[in-house]
Amino acid sequence: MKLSGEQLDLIVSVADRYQTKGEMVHAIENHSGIINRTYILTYKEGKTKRMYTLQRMNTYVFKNPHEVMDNIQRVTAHLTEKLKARYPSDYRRRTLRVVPTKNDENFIRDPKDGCWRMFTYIDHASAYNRVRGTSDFYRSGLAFGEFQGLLADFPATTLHETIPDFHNTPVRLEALFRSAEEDIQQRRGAVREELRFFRQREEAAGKIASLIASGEIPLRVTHNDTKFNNVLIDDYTGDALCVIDLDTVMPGTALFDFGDAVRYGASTAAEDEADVTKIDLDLDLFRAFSTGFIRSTKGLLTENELKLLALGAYTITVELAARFLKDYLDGDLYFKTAYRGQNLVRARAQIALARKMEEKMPQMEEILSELLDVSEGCSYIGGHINQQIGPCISRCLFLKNYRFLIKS
Ligand code: GN1
Ligand code: MG
Repeated sequence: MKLSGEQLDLIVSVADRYQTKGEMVHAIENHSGIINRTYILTYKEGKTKRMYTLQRMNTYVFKNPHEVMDNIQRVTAHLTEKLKARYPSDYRRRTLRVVPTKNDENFIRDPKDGCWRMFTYIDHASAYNRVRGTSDFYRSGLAFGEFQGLLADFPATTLHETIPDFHNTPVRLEALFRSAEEDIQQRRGAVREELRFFRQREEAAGKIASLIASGEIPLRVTHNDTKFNNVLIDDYTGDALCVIDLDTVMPGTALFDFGDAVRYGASTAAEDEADVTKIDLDLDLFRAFSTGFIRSTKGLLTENELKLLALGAYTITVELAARFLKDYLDGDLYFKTAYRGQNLVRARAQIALARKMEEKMPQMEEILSELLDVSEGCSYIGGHINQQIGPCISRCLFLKNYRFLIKS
């Protein structure tokens, strides 16, 4: 989108403080994220064109931007080393790279204009808000799975927890109930039915958090925001080239990296679809993503994690619904909104999707058990485990972890 004169002046003055090459000739705003403000800048130096991504960080969301940038700096350095070995000819296009300021810092903190960071722009690759087909989504599964693998030996405890309890679902539900209690915007009356939805699912949605707490599910370095538009697709080859938006890379669970991608990408409608009758879980897309993710995390995920992937998708969908509803009740402070009530629309859409997942949980489990059973399944998780979990996933797990936990 085109910038106003005032916006452009600000962008030019901020960008001028970075180690860019050439003269800025073009700047536009990109609206796909709902947290930070993102601008794509084009520079020219003679005949050479270079592009950069400049972002104003949302400091309401990220209270300690230096910690976010410290994580990103170290994670991208680690990824670069790994990618250099794996893809010697084009590793530079496969990870974000921070552009330093003229003072050699990784971001600018300006008392008046806020916090800004810059990345090199990856050419001939695009982010899409909607999945275009199974092949796209399969490839994004490969990319998000590979991302986990590349960071498997990163020392997780050295990362800052940039947003405490980011994917702690019970804490998210408690926060929602507290906001409903306080009801500062007097919006609670309109969302009684939605609040009931969450009360009935507190136990089911808390299952993964308790398995993490008991150590049955490991904490890993995870991305934590695996929306389809957070992976760049190569314009020529169609490969999922580069995982972007590393703001929330922190210790977390692989179940939610898998799950959040499914929530966003395997839905038949947009995250903020107002007509909930259009919302369903597309099982072909679910299969496509699962195939890619399982393939590229081969040998990495534990038996427990493999059993709980579908529950991961369900739980993160309930969690997102709760976060959107809380923000609606609080007066839309956290997520950017384009119109009044958009957070309620988002919450209702996620509730509708979670309900569809409840219906389709047996099919999701069936697909996963097939993927783990056949072909690479045996070497992947070991024949004995395979035999045990394959057929029983769809029956036992669904019943044990899930159906009985939803109160009527
Ligand atoms: C935010 O930054 P963006 O737009 O990719 C949010 C995610 C949500 C997502 C929902 C830091 O992601 O957790 O899943 O919106 N990021 C943060 O669209 O809260
Ligand atoms: Mg993000």
